[in-house]
Amino acid sequence: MDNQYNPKDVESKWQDIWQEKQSFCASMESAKEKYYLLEMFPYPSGRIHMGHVRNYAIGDVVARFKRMQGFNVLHPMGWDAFGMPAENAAIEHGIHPAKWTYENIDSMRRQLKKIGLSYDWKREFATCNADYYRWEQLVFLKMFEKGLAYKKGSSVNWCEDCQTVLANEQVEDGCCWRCHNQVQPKELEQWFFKITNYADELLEWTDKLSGWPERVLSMQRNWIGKSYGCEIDFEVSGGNKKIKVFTTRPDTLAGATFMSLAPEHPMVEELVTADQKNAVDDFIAAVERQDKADRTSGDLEKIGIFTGSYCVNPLNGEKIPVFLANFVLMGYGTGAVMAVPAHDQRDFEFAKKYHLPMRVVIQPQDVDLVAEQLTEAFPESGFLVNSGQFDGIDNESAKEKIAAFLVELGAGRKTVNYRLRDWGVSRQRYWGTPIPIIYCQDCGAVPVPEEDLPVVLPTDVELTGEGGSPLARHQEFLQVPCPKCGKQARRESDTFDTFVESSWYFARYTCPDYTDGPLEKNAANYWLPVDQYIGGIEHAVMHLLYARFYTKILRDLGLMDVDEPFTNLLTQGMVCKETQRCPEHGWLYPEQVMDGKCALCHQSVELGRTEKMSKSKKNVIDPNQLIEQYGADTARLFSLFAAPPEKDLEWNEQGVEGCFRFLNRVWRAVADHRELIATAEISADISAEGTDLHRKVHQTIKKVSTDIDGSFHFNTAIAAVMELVNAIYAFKAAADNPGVLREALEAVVCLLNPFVPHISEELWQLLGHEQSVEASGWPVWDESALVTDDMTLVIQVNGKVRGKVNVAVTADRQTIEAEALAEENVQRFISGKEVRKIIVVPGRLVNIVVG
Ligand code: ANZ
Ligand code: ZN
Repeated sequence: MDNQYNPKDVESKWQDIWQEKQSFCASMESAKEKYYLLEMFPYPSGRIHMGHVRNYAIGDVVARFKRMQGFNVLHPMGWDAFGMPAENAAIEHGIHPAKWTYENIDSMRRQLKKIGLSYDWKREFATCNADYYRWEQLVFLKMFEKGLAYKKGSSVNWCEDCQTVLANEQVEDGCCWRCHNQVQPKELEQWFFKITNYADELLEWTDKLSGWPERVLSMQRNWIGKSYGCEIDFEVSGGNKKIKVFTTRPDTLAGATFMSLAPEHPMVEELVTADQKNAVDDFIAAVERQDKADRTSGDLEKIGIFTGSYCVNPLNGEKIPVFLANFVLMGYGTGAVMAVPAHDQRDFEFAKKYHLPMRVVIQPQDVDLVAEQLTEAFPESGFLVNSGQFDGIDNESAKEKIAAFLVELGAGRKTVNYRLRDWGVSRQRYWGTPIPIIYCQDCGAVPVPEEDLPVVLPTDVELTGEGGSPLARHQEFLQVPCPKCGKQARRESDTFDTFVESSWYFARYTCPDYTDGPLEKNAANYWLPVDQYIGGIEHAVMHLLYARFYTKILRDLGLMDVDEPFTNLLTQGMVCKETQRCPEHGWLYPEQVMDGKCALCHQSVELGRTEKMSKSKKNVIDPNQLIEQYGADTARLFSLFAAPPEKDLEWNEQGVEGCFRFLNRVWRAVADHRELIATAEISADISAEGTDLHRKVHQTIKKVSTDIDGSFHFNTAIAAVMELVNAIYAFKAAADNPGVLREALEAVVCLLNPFVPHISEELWQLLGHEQSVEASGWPVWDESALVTDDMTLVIQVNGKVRGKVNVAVTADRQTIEAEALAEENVQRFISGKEVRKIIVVPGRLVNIVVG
């Protein structure tokens, strides 16, 4: 066995040992510094894909590296187990979601174990287990008590395909984040979490999360969307009503030439005059048919209608017409906009279309803007004109001054506005956490008493895909006495958005078996925050924002003292592969292509673009097959070597083979020299022939250490080890330097361990160690070994560079002078001349002065 690398035997041997010894179980009982490493936990779809392998391999490098460095590492794994696919599987194949989920978990756990990931499996849990979600229900009750969870009727994002509501974060370009279907507005009573209470704190912390990618932080800042502005009252002509507008540009007030209201604005009815009534009704009906997401897009065709009413601009007393406009939304600001067509592009387009007046009130420094000649709005800075007493002031100061003027007048207030909305958490789905509320005719929404938790999701349901959630039809579940008055009442049949479960699982890992509450405070405080979190960028404003919010909730409920969940965040790139297509059979799996031909019809295959591996394009590689063929270490090595973690990785078969060959080379290097170095000792006493290899060893240790630590340059770290292996093969004086050779081989094995742990442990044992390589510690480089023995000196003749010379670091002055004078090119410049002086600047140059 020793002379042939056999990944199957090696890998199953070490996986069994790790399992038996529970090698990666973490405990707080440790003098070492803690390090919490976490990858985003998977949805148990049943099969591991290459994206998982990459994500977890990256995490495992960090976990093993930190363990070798002497940290007390927590590296847990579990299952984000509620969600739609389980329901769909039930509908399609008649399997109960619970059965489907738990079977998938078993199979995925088996697959993960084959990759040799160093998880603390004792902490594993699935979020669909009542032992987990009961605590989520308890936290909800506490939130409800504090007004942090509330119910309101609102227009929500409805996905007809998923038959459920979606939070704003879950709508991407007007489509469902999960199924990509168009989202529609729908009026529903819904539960919300008051994330807006935390808008400021969430925003402030984005400046303190220095370990997060700037891209994610700025996406979160934009999502929170804090803006300063002003609320201004416009009196309705001929009445005593006021229309309140929200604006970020009070400096443009004098340029407001009309008013635009959301068609849903509550004042519409009283503003519409009799002769405009029919036209307005038609208009409102037309806008209702438009998609809400489209209504905020810049390309939208702007349409509107005159209400028949006017209002008065408080700055100049001017009467301006009131319109309804499709691009004004009720959910933002006050649902009314003072329209400034000369300086706002939407208003400009609207004014052009309906022939409304325009007035320039901001003038750039050197140009004279004329309203009639504008081809687009001028949104930039400048100085005020046509604004009475404010003329000549720069517009930034004018914002302040006009706001102050309005406050004085009692016609305005300064405001802070957020784009962030409260998080809608009700889902009309079965496979989720039941919301612990009971509706009573007399008492209203009554929380389930704590001692009655958990509200267990009933399993005796039949999923047909029709008639909505089976919970809403499950009489035994629904019919309960009111906890307050005892009368017949009805249970809430909505379940939580599954993002609620993933908002705190990282905290529960610190105390997964705790039975007295959601968190064991000292465990949560000891392990949290997560030192390094790793996952996909697609969660930038969903999971990653919710988790930050929920952390603050748990803190404010006194369950732990942690402000932020994740100190450092790494967003890994995607795994991509070329697509292949048959003119007749469409997309083909890699194994359906033989020598560039479709295996089904033998027609030539068209090569498509390289895209993210996905079943829809069939450009997928099954990790199980890959492991079967090459072993887990090769699969890991390829995922880590082919690209830096944040970048997309392009699959290529040659790359995989190259990694496999490299591991074979490492194996042989150890196997072939085993006898030679069997009794050899690593010593500081290095012979002349051994110095180069010795230096290379320490250079490599330094490079790999710094490449891994903090910067995740795994690909260059691996490349450095490859070079060291080359140097071992090229080492001519092995027979006389077994100590240096041992040092080099041990370094290779140690440095490779985080990447390819099975082969490393095996080779470590072959090298004669009893303790595991992981326990042996991370190698440290010897700074003095890095010093090269030769130095290069520049040679000048009369101050001009004429050549170079290599001399030993220890060379004396006489030798240096002699070598310099002997240099060929230098010879040409000094021959026949008198050498007057030789200046030697140690370590740098030799200047020969000739006359
Ligand atoms: C007058 C004005 C003049 C505006 C100007 C802009 C430029 P942000 O920065 O995104 O917060 N607005 C206010 N409420 C709106 C609503 N419900 N639907 C659509 N638009 C609305 O945007 C604030 C600006 O968006 C506000 O400032 C308002 O137009 C518009 F040269 O007021 B502004
Ligand atoms: Zn009651």
